[in-house]
Amino acid sequence: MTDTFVDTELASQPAIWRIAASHLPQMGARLPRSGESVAVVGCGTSWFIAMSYAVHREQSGAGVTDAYSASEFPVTRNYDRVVVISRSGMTTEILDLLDLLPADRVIAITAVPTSTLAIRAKTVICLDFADEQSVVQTRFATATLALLRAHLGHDIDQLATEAELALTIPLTDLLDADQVTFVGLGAAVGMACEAALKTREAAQFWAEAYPAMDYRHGPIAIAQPGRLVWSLGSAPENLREDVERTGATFVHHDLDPMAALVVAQRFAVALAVQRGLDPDHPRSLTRSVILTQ
Ligand code: F1P
Repeated sequence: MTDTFVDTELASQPAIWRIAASHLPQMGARLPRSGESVAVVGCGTSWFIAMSYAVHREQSGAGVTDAYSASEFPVTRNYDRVVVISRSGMTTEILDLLDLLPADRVIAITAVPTSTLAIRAKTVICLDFADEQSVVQTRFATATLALLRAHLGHDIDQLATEAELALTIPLTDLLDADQVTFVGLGAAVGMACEAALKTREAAQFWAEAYPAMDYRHGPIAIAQPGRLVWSLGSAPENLREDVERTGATFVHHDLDPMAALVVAQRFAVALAVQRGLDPDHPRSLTRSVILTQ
């Protein structure tokens, strides 16, 4: 491996997840209470974290939880709380949305205490210990999810142990693929979307993502020898067989989808390096998407 920022940052995830969970006693009181209706909002990576948390929260019985890309938030809906996730706290769509939301309902999660989001929001959770130098997000996003899952009662120490294992899984036999499609069920759908985004951003590589049960409804036509279908978390019955019949390779690791994402992040970075790219600085992408109006 090279010594890019993203290498170091993604390898620090087990430790960073444990730190995030250790902040629960102070930060938990700022997070949504059980029974509240919640929207979770972000852009790009932060949106996919929102998607995963929304499924976990609903499944835990804590209440209605919807995830939106910030630009698509339905302002006509009346949520008790809106959790806004933005590493930089400077993303235009996030700040535009902030203007439209009742201030006492917003919970902002960011890495930067001096960001516009952190300054303007009344309730802020700052995970500055998880901030990153790479444009490509890994540990801030997953630290956010670790904190949110810890608040739902999930065992983050166990997840961190799985992530340690994810850092050791060999990848070399996957790096000659010419395409990858990530799939997942439930909370893994957001993780699959994030795995594909990472692969596109870092490696400029053709990567798609779908809910695993939807994969047979068209996307399977892409599968052929030399291509990967990568399941994060448990896969639907017979999906492996259906994929293998096409000649594509079915990839699966017996890990929680958040830990399985770590393997996919490593895949994205390794592909980038193999393709002679700098994974810290994806083409046409900046740390924060700030639009000039
Ligand atoms: C989100 C985002 C990511 C993207 C890249 C740059 O920004 O656009 O989706 O992958 O890392 O940042 P933020 O609102 O979380 O700062």
